[in-house]
Amino acid sequence: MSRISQASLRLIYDSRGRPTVEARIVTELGGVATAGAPSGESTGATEVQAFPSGGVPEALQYFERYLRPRLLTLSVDDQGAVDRLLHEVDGTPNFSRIGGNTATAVSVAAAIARAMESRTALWQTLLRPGLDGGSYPAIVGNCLNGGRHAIGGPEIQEYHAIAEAPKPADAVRAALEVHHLLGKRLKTKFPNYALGRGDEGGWVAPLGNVEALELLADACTEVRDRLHSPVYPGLDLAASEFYRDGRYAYREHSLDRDGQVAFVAGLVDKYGLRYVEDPIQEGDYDGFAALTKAVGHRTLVIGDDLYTTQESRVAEGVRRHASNAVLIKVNQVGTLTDTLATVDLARRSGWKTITSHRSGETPDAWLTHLAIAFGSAGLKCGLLGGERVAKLNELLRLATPPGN
Ligand code: 2PG
Ligand code: MG
Repeated sequence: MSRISQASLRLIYDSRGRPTVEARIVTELGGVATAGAPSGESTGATEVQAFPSGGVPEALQYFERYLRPRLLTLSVDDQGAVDRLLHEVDGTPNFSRIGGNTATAVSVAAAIARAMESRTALWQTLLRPGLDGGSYPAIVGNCLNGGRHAIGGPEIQEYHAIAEAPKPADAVRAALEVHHLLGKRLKTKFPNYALGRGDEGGWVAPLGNVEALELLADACTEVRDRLHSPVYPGLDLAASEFYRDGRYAYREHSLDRDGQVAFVAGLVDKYGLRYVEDPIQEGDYDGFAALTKAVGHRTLVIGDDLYTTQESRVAEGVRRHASNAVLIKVNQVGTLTDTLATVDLARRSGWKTITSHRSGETPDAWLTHLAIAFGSAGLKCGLLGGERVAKLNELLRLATPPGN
């Protein structure tokens, strides 16, 4: 039993330069851990509130007044007790008093402190039943940005290279090569245009939605053939962001639900998509189910805004056969205990999990440990930018035995 001897919360900045929080937990037996919480931009309607209405300053005040004194009575051996305290002190259904990001930072810092004390890696202390941590997630690598993560790009939010090589070194390399090759192609296509990169490090260019996918798919094919490494295109449409008045409003056309299902199923077939996240707006389990019925046997259909990592929403999705995979983001639900409940339900239901960053990230690398501990099919952490590369490099470290 090792009590928490110090607990603090501070303001730090995320990769967009916006304030977020970092927790620090010290234990009597020498665990010293910090964990920062990331922030989303295309947030799901049902995810917990990241900060109280007064923002980070109010979160810090709540922490000082109500959380810190009670954390000092707990031990990090009992993650459940730490997470119950966070709920109890908050007292709202969506962490609107202390902020979901406060909960995330404290919950993860406590887990890291426990791992440090026991001289084990974080992934080992969180490992789900039946797993040995010996297989690694595919890389879900953002190559091109649109939607709310980019100015001037397509409506579809993220164009990914899905790199499935079993060895992380091969997978990371393949995904990065797709990013680099796409950059080269874009420079040739737009010789006089100042190309940019979006919030997650993917390219931003004045492309149509399908035109962008064509370029990505070509780059994947070339890299796949050159490296003999399995890398395929994937999308996060973040469809709620361009769903207006009952229609999916692309610049090229506007579609009703059946039209959207047919459009996305057509993209899966034509471009061999291996990964389709949020293809349908977040309120529509039946639309998700129609698409999963059509293409779920040959691609991952993943709910992000639909489930917001909430166990009860995934239970509803399983009942309605809405998808075959769920995106996992700790700060959508607030605590590790809540996250584990969702992961375990997905695994029991035969679904895949994808462990994911947020568009506003910190340079922390704990996300990588979660992906391994959960046996996730994918680690979605972007490809470029220090806060993204930190997670990829941690995967390379964990996959390379010491001394190699
Ligand atoms: C998403 C995420 C991360 P955000 O939609 O999957 O890519 O974006 O963090 O803005 O919600
Ligand atoms: Mg998403």
